[in-house]
Amino acid sequence: MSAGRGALAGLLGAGAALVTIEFVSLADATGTSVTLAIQNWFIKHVAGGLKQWAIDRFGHNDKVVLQLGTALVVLALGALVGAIARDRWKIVAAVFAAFAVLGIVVALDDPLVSAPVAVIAAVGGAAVGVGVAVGLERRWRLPLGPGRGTASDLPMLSRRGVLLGGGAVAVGLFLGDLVARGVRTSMRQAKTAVTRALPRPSKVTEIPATQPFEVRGLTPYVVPAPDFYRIDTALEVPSVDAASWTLKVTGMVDHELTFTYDDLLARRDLVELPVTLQCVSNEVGGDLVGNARWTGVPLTTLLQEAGVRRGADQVMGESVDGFTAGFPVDVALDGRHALLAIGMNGRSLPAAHGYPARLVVPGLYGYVSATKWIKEIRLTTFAAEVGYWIPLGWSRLGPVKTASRIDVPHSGDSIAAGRVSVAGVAWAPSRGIRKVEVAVDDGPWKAAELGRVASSDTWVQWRWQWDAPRGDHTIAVRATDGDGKVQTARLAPPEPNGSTGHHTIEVSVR
Ligand SMILES: Nc1nc2c(c(=O)[nH]1)N[C@H]1C(S)=C(S)[C@@H](COP(=O)(O)O)O[C@H]1N2
Ligand SMILES: [Mo]
Repeated sequence: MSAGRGALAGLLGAGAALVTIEFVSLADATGTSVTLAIQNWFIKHVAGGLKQWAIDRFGHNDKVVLQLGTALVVLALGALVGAIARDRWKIVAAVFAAFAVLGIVVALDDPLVSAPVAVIAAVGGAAVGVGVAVGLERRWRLPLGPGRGTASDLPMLSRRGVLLGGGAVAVGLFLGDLVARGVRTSMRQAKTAVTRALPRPSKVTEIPATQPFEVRGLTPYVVPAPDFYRIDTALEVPSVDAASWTLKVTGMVDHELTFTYDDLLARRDLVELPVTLQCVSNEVGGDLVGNARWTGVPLTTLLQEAGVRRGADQVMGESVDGFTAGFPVDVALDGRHALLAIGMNGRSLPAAHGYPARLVVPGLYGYVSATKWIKEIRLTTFAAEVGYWIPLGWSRLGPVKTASRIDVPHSGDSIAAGRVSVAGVAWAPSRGIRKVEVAVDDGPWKAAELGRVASSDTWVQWRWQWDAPRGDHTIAVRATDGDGKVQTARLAPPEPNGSTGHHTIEVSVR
């Protein structure tokens, strides 16, 4: 028996274990599978601490890379064990069993894991994995057919036979994996894919019906949900069943409260207001910012009903997937329009944006405030606990810094000389924007025209008409907030509490 054959058997055994876990996990498709729990653990405890894997970096691509990487590591480990163990099947069994135990321990720490399903998946996966690895190894070790002489005199299954057989098993596993994943995705989507209309809010902050200007390529004042930026640590968008979901207000309160989805939807006065939400990881000129109409219950109402006890200085949101974000009680009660939101742009929240409910706090970056898939609002202290991103190097407080962005033209564009509309958005949610100015080639600042806004919680669209002369030029933008403070030119990176600096683009005019 060669090490190569042992390795191939071990690799296929590991693959069979993964596919088995995938199938068993369908028993609880809306929960987290053992494999995903391990990846979530990795994101939280390993990747989250790496600077280059900052808040916004868990983009879709990184998640695909992480999933592929996990599969490759497991397959490589299987191959290694197979190559070393060869015909000593007890070693193979011991290693698979050890990984099953490890998987269970990590999985039980994940709030969305169903313990029985995780245990059956891990144990079943290990058992099937050992069966496949040992079975193939034996088959490939046995001499061919009955014949003369002793077994060792006989030729083993040919190299070609092993590769063909192994290849067939690999293809089977791959197809099985695709099927299991496909079923899982559709089972999850069936739960939350539909967004429905909401009851009419009792108070609506109207959106300006028209804007004084329209510029092609300028971001719309209200961003449609499918285009709205997304940030979440979870590998899969949590799939929450609103019928059994509850929201609790707990901790340092006079009365703990519990709400069902129906309580919020049908038995509460809903308000609708637009708020611009930004991610602290947004780079100068970046697109991790958006403005939407949010519908929900004012957070102050809930806090007043619960009665905030003296000494509580932090409102902590916790999501069904274990994410947390906390902000000062003072901020929650200072009169700004913080919402427990159940709707976005007139419909129930899309799954990706926190269905069934989330927090939205004007003027705070999302990482300290905007808990999606929220299950608990806890009154606590900063001394007792801090939110998810704080131990990873981000500031405890996250007020949004005044910012502005040029949407058109794009940096690097080549444009025709003459009249050009330079346009973009500027925001300082809760303070509002008083003025936006543009400077060409470090020349004097010129005031841009401002669009209409619904409130000081939203961004403003701006436009500046430029008589563009031939040549290469830079265009910079800066905003002044509602308090009269001018956006700083000092360049700062997103970490630890938000980027600063003027968005500046380069264009060549022909
Ligand atoms: N449960 C949960 N809520 C979360 C996050 C998360 O990872 N998990 N990310 C936060 C961050 S960093 C931001 S910027 C906003 C983004 O909200 P959006 O995805 O709806 O744009 O959600 C916040 N709420
Ligand atoms: Mo964020």
